[in-house]
Amino acid sequence: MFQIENLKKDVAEGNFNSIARVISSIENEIVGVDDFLATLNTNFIPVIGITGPPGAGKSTLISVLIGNYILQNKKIAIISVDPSSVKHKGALLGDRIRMKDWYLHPSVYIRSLASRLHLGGLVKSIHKITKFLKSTGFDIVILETVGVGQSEVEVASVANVTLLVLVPEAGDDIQMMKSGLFEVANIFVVNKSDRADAKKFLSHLTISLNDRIQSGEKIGIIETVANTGQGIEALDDCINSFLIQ
Ligand SMILES: Nc1nc2c(ncn2[C@@H]2O[C@H](COP(=O)(O)OP(=O)(O)O)[C@@H](O)[C@H]2O)c(=O)[nH]1
Ligand SMILES: [Mg+2]
Repeated sequence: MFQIENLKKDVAEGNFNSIARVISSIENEIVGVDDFLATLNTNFIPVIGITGPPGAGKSTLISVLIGNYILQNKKIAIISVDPSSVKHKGALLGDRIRMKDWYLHPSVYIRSLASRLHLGGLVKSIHKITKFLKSTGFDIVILETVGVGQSEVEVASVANVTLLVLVPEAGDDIQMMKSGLFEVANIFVVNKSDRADAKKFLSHLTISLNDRIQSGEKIGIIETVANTGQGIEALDDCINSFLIQ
């Protein structure tokens, strides 16, 4: 049961253990959690959605972005929903290694959501968790999801800015994605642009986005090499330009 007053104080002070307890309660739909959430004051803080196929470099990019935010004295929460991490243990281990630097940092809270939740439940949880995190003193929330389907489009609706991370070898996938994320993402990140076919992919991507660009919509297209940090400054500026407007 919730000892609401104690928990409320701990959460407002940004106590990670208490925050973790509330998130687990949301995931597990514990009785009383919704009433508890209703008592909290939420602030506006930016939510950055980062999505894209497995292996595109989302976690690596996030690690670098975290480094930037730390330099700006910001407190960051990262919620990661990556079913592939559960299926392929290697991917999870990989994430741990790259994000490792941040796991013990007092300004960084990283949480993986159980993907055992059915889709509807997951989307509902993410809405609630994101809203909850806005009452806990973080400056930024990052949501990492694997961009393969409709669920990510729904998750994108929680974010103030949505990044779709693609890699040059994704050429043929562009067509496939056109109906979903492709229509809602604000910033297209061409990661692994150290690859030989990066320029070709970039022009292919720009052509695919022509309708949106022609209609006057603001769209970011940024080339990065996440594992060296190349392009991160441009990405950071681009993210900010969407958050400020
Ligand atoms: N060559 C190259 N490899 C990268 C780049 N970004 C990430 N990687 C590698 O790609 C793999 C998958 O990265 P990860 O961040 O786990 O991808 P995620 O599944 O999208 O989170 C890792 O081995 C990274 O080191 C890049 O820009 N260039
Ligand atoms: Mg990842």
